[in-house]
Parts: sequence; C-alpha cells; structure tokens
Amino acid sequence: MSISGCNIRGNGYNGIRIRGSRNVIISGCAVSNNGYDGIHIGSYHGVVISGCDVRSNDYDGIDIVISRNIAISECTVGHNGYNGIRIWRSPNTSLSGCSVSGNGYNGIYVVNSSGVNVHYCNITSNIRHGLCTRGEYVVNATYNWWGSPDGPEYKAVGDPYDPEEVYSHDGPKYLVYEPWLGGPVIEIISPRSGAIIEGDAVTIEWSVEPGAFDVVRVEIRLDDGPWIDVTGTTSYTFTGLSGGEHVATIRAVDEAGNVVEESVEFYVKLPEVAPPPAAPIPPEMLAGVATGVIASVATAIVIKKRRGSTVPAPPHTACAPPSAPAGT
Ligand SMILES: [Ca+2]
Ligand SMILES: [Ca+2]
Repeated sequence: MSISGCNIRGNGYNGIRIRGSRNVIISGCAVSNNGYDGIHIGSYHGVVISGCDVRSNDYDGIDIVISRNIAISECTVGHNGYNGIRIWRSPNTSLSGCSVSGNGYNGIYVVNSSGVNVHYCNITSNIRHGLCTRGEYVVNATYNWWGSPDGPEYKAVGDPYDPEEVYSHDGPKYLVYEPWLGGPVIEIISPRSGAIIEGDAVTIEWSVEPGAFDVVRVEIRLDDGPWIDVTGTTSYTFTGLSGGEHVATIRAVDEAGNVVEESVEFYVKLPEVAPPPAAPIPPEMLAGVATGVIASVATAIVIKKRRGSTVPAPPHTACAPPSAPAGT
C-alpha cells in the first residue's frame, strides 16, 4: 500500500493511522494540524515514511507503537504539541536525514525498543530533550546535529535552548551520540606545520569536509592580512613573502553560520643576497674620510700623551700620517 503526495490536515483525531498489517509507504505527504497524532502506526511491520512534512499536530508528530522495521527519512517533524517522534516497543526503527525541531515535549522519545538508529538528523529547539530513551537497549544516535558544533548536553532535565539535551533513563551506556555532526572540518595538506620554505612563494593546499551543513564560504589569509575568498578551490599561492615565520589561516563557514578555522605555521628562508659591489669613492668624499681619520688619530695621541704611558704611538694609517694637521 502506498500513500503519497497527500495533504492531510485539520482532522479531529489522527491524520494517518495504520494498524495491524505490513508494508506501507507514506511519501511526500503534508500532515498538519490534526487533533491528535499526525501519523500513528500501531502493530505494523515494514513502514517507510519519506519526504513528509509532519507539523503542528496536537499530540505526537509520528507515533510508532508495538511495530517493527520502520524507516523514516528526509522528513520534517516540527512544532507538534507533544513528542516529535515517539518509538514505543518498536524494534528496528531508523531515522535518517530528518529535521526534528520545536516540538512541545521531546524531539524523539524511545521506550523499550531495540535496534533504534538515528543518524544525519537535525534535532534542535525541542522544549524538553532532543532525544530521550528508556529501556536497556542501545540507541545509536551518532552523526546528528544538536544545535551546536559542540554537540548535545547529556542531562536529566530538558530545556528549550540549544544545544539540545540527550538522556538515557537506564544509564548513559544505552545512548551513543558521539561523534556528532559539527561545523566543517578543514585539513591543511601542505605545507606541514613548521616547514621551511625555500624562496618567497608558498602554496597552501587544503581540504574542507562539510559537517552538518553545506559549506558556503572558504577564505584564506597570511598572517594578519586580508581574507581572500577561495571558495570552491583547494589551493592558493602567496608570493613576495618576507623571510622568517608566517602563519596561513583557512576559514570555512557553513550555511548555519558555523565558522571553523585552521592554521599552519611555516618558515620562509630567502637566498643569501651578496652585498652590491662597492662603488668608486669620489675624491671629495675621500678628503672627508681622511679628515675624520686624522681627527680621531690626533685625539688618540693627545689622550695617550696625557696619561704619560709608554705605549707606542699607533701605526700610521695608509691614507694620512698622524702628524697631518686636523680640521683641514
Ligand atoms: Ca531541548
Ligand atoms: Ca539545552
């Protein structure tokens, strides 16, 4: 059986209720503003719910009760009056690629269900927990976005503020939520940290992997220089570098506004520059140099004489005898 492309809204009780059989596909439906659950699945085997918009129903958005093998993907489940999705004694239920946000109680509430997997979902801003579980079954909730690059808060009491809270009533070992989806991940491939760059040009190479959201902008800068837009590329060459230490920094921004930076330090070694050949000294400058030397030598002689020492007089310089008059 298949229910697709339907708009199911404003019913006094459940929007869709399926019960007591197997294999149904619900896809591309908008299920909203119904008086009880948006979609209620009871004692059913094999349900696929995909691409549905389930919102603003008075009780649970999607309620799965004593069923098994339920797959929910690419659905938006928001602003329902109670739980976004409740999974009650229903093994092998999986959620992927869903947005579960702003529901009046828990985003996802799992009770005594084995083999529950929740991945690649955005779970944010639910009034109580983003995900709460009861029962001695492990819920695998890795690779989700919890409203913060730092992941969810593990705590017994939920709150309406992100990051979302997660909790397992029977102990933390029954809830796995790490790693979570965060901001983009930048890896600087070249140069290696501390590399010595011969010459005044360096090519920075990197990769950027998206976290929970698509990357919308990548920028690079050298030291405290201006940011340069390098979105969509994976290398950039700086030229005309001065010798010494430098830092290149890459910054990635995703569509949720998460900003991640990664830096690499390197050392630029410029070739030894030979001093320019000495220009011939003009005669008038030579005269000036001679005067200076003469003045110095004369002073030295005076000092030594006043000390009355027996130190021999300094040797004559090649360019002027010490006896030449000073100040000419
Ligand atoms: Ca919350
Ligand atoms: Ca919180």
